[in-house]
Amino acid sequence: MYERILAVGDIHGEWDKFLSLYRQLDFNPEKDLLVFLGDYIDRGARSMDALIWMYEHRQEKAIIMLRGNHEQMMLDYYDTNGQDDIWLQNGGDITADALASLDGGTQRLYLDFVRSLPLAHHLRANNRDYFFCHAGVDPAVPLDEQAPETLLWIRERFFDHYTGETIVVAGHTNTAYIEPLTPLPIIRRNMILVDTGSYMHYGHISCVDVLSGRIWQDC
Ligand SMILES: [Mn+2]
Repeated sequence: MYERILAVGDIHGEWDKFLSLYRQLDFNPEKDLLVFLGDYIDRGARSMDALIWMYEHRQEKAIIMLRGNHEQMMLDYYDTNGQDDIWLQNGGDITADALASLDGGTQRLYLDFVRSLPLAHHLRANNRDYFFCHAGVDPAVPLDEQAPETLLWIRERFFDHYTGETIVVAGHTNTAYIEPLTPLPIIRRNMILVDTGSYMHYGHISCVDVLSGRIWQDC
């Protein structure tokens, strides 16, 4: 049984903020589970540092890394040889520039890694079910039948309408847009929302221990 289950929200290349947060966590892989909810890259200047760190930690059993919509847009961009370029208009240009400076083999290594990232993770702890994903779930669909598009992109339909018993842990929507001026994660009966606008001037990267409700942020 885990001592803590640490869920980290959107990073978006704000690597200095992440390191500030990570140091405070004092993560212990013998006792804790660390779950990243996706969106490591884009917008922030240090997207490549985020991607490299994730890549280097990919085999650690106590770390789960999910795919965010930004990682998906990145894959769609390269898989279509740049035809699908919505990524570039959503902060991906900064990541694309960094990747372009690498040789083809190294690029492929990172892309294959991103492709390997799952969309969701389900676990049971302390007699509660937890469902981790980047954006949220469609309240009308069973958790194990959620569409990839939903898990990566859903907003209001999830956080305004989800009434299930499983605790859904997600990032993607800045909590300040859900409960105005909330600079903190939102913790409700059946959902924990961890994206606190990392790249905004007021923003932070947040982590919640989903078992205790304790919150950490960069400072
Ligand atoms: Mn997102």
